[in-house]
Amino acid sequence: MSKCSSMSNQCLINKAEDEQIDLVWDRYEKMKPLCGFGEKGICCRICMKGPCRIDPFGDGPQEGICGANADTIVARNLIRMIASGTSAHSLHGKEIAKTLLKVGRKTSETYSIKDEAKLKTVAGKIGITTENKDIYQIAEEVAYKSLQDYGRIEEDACSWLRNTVTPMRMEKLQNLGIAPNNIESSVTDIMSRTHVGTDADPVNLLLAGLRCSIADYTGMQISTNLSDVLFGTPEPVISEANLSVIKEDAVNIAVHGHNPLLSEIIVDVVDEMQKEAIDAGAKEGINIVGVCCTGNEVLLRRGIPLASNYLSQELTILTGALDAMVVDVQCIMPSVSKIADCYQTKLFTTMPDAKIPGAEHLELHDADARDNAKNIVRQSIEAFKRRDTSKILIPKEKNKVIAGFSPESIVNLLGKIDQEKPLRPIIDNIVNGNIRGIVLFAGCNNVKITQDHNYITMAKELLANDILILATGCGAGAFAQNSMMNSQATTDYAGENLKSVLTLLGHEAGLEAPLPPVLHMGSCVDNSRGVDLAVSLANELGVDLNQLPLAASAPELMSEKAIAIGTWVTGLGIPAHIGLMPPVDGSPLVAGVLTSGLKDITDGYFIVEPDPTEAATKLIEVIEKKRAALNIPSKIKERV
Ligand code: NFS
Ligand code: SF4
Repeated sequence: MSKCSSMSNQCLINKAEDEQIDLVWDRYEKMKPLCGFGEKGICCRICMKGPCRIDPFGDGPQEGICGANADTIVARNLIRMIASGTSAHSLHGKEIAKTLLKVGRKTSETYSIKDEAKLKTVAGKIGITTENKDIYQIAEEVAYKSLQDYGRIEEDACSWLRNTVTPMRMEKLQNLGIAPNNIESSVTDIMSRTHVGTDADPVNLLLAGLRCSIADYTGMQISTNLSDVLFGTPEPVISEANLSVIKEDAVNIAVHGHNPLLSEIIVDVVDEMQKEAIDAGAKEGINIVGVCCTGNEVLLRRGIPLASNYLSQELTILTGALDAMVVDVQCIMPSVSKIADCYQTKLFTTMPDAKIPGAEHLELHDADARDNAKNIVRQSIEAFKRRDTSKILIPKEKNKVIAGFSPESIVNLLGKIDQEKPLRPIIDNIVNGNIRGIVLFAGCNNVKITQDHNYITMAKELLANDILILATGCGAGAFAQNSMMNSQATTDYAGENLKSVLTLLGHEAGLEAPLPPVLHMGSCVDNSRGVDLAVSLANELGVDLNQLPLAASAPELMSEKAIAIGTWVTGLGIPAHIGLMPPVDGSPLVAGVLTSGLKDITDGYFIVEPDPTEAATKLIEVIEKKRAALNIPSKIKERV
């Protein structure tokens, strides 16, 4: 048996090569050259007169058969991506809301309310009174009102939008006509207006995309907040990250996907089944590990270690020690089915809308969720017995992670310093320049970029310049896997001013070490937590989001969800860096609107910069400009 001692996952990639197993990187090489029309967004498959493509060099057709030009085609394709991303996030929220409704109606056999205080806060946020109501009634009303956001007939904006952004931002969204009243109709609207022969005006199309992206944001607020009600609001928790969290002497089960409805139950039943695993020869019992955003959800709430973010999901199976992978929805490579076949690994799909050929499908309905979860764990124990120990290769490096930075937990922590105004220490330090600004890293990995490289390079540069970092999704995974979410990282990477603040805050808050310089806020839907924090800061200062020294970055984006998020970030007035050109540069008009035209409309805009060092420099410039506009002094070295 060999063991990997290298810092990278390369040993597992080599192992795959030896075993003649294709991984995402191999399939990417085989796919090259990628379709240039697709990359530029100038192919159209919207009707059967086509498919059509525009010649980017100007020699061939400049119009599709119906007469649609590159601007129309690119804009239509882009907003369909936004619609898909919005659907994915919002449906996730809808499932959670439906579950809360059942809990409120006392018809759920599996779920309960874990955070009553949060339920009451949430009720207040969406305009539901709580006096003289028991917790179930409040839950039912909150769930019902949240579900109304998916199908409201009235024209007023979604409840989950109205009070979660600054009043100034809300007014702006309303004046622009991009404050959605109904999440699902904003998606339907896009599918309808992009049908052949409907909306041909690229700017009008983009506005619909912007509106839909705000619906995406709304759905995320629902997902995050109602998940907190059902499963608890994250508090700082210490755990580990990397493939090394898979244990040779345990039955290893990976939970992968996005929706915590399932993974929470699996984590729950494991305790009852440890003995079965030990009896089967697994000295360390059952070991649950996380992948992608489901991994982030259970890391934050349950301290479950994170094995992998998106790009290395296949490698979890390559370790030869993963006995089951249990998936729910989104970002699951269908390839895991074939790779699991090369090992003892059982692949379970669990959602009606996400089946994978070759997997065993076991739906976890409310009534039998526990039984099915136990069935999954039992089959994993059986798989453990079938392991070929000669094929085990687990990388060794472990990285300590402190996760769980919900805005509530940040306020709790800072409340130990100033109970009356807990956000004051952050604001004061932003004003005095110890914290120059905040960047939220979100989004995926992309096979076109060395895994995690852009995240790490940018973060080191930003931290050295005293910029605090928040992270979600696979971005958070990248930082967790690379030891940037612990106190040591503050010592190693933070600039002197930021280091002194994080050290002081860490000690005053009762931790015996500095706060980490990159704060893990959760999964991708938890980008709403980043907004909550920003909105609190903006409201405290009496400014709008676009005025804060803030930016967002998705340096390795891949999915349609990431496009939806990036778009609403700009809709909220915040500059969004992306490390890869989305399929829009076949239309200089569309690309121009996204990177500069938007500024005049929403104050937000996209910064496309593939080079991570350059990107960091650009974000520092953005932050300095915002500081200057707010008239807050820059006491830090003049580099801009
Ligand atoms: Ni976000 Fe999470 Fe990861 Fe990208 Fe996929 S897992 S929801 S889409 S790849 S960050
Ligand atoms: Fe071609 Fe127009 Fe049909 Fe698209 S909608 S495939 S551009 S004819």
